[in-house]
Amino acid sequence: MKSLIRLRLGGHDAHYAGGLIDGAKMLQLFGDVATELCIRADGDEGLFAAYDKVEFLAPVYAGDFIEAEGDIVRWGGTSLGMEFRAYKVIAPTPPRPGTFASSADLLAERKLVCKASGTCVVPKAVWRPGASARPGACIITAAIVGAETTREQNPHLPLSADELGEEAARCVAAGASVIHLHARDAQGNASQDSEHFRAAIAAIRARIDVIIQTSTGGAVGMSVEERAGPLKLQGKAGPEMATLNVGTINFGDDVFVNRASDVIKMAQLIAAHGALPELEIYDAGHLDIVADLLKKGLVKPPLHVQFVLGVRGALSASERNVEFLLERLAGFGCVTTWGVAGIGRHQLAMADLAIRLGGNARVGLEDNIYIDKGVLAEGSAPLVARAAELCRQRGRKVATVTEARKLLGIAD
Ligand code: KMH
Ligand code: ZN
Repeated sequence: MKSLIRLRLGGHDAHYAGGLIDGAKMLQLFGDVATELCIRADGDEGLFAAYDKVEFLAPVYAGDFIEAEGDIVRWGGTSLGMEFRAYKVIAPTPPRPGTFASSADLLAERKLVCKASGTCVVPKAVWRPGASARPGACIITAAIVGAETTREQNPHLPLSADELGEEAARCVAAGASVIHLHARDAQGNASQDSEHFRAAIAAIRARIDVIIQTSTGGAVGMSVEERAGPLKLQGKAGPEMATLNVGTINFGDDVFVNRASDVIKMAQLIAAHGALPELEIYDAGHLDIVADLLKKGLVKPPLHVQFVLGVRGALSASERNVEFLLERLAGFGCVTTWGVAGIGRHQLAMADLAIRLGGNARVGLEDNIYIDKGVLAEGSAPLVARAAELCRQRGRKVATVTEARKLLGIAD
């Protein structure tokens, strides 16, 4: 959740010699940013309780244009932790031959002039149900195996049904409520054969209650019929969720093909099965495809969307891209749950971003094999534990399996 104010500071704002503006002006702007964030969160102006840090980093003069922005970074019971930044974006041109008294420069890169962090409070008595955007519990999905990761890359990768069952149980204990599942054959190769999924699902369900989301993406090069294998499994033998990959992307040096006709076919197969589709968004245009599927009734609200960012050949994993995708998603005007799966080194940063912005997080060895730079994760469970810790730091509850089913609209 973000607020942004841009304004020009005039002569009446100058307080010190040389047209210098006092730092209190930046705090006044941050106060307005904080007020907007409180209104967005709770439908009330709220109260600024305290700054815990303020840093003035560069002078601000009359004539400067300032952008002041802030985010909610921690969701407390009634408190909202916030961070603020003020940037100079335009400055009067210093007098020199060829310039005028009215000359001004657009700065090539905006200059950070002040940053701060603090806490606002919106007492519960003034919360307005309906106007509140406080996020609920965070659903952590564990993508425990995937189709591409190998034992050579990470020796902790589970492959057999029993290993997948054990790893799923460890992930649930660490905070996961959804297992994104691929299956492997006896040689450890990716397989969408329903019997491999049957064994893996049985091994998981024998150990733990968790939402099982089977892949219909499979591996690059598989046909749509092959990819639909797990949808042959019904009831307790089958999935409660299934991925729906809506568009084609470059996938490293491969091409992950999702033809329009195949996407429609898969959407119909998932609907016929009764699983909840998770819409996989790898690129900005994929949301346009979802809008079309929605219009044609091939997917129905409430939608569940996963932004898979950082695939080599698709949309990169950045805060700006997530904000853009969320703005576009909000335009759909229907209830949605959403999450971010960051690929490779972006995984935990994207999980943290999703948690902060009120979304859900996906982690696991399918997308990333490291827990820290150069340190292999000992399975997906330590990555889930890290995501759960990020939830605690950001003031988000970690969803239990029952809570996740409720949030996703899946029968318990
Ligand atoms: N293995 C990737 C090519 C999904 O599970 O639906 C596709 C994938 C997506 O993993
Ligand atoms: Zn997958």
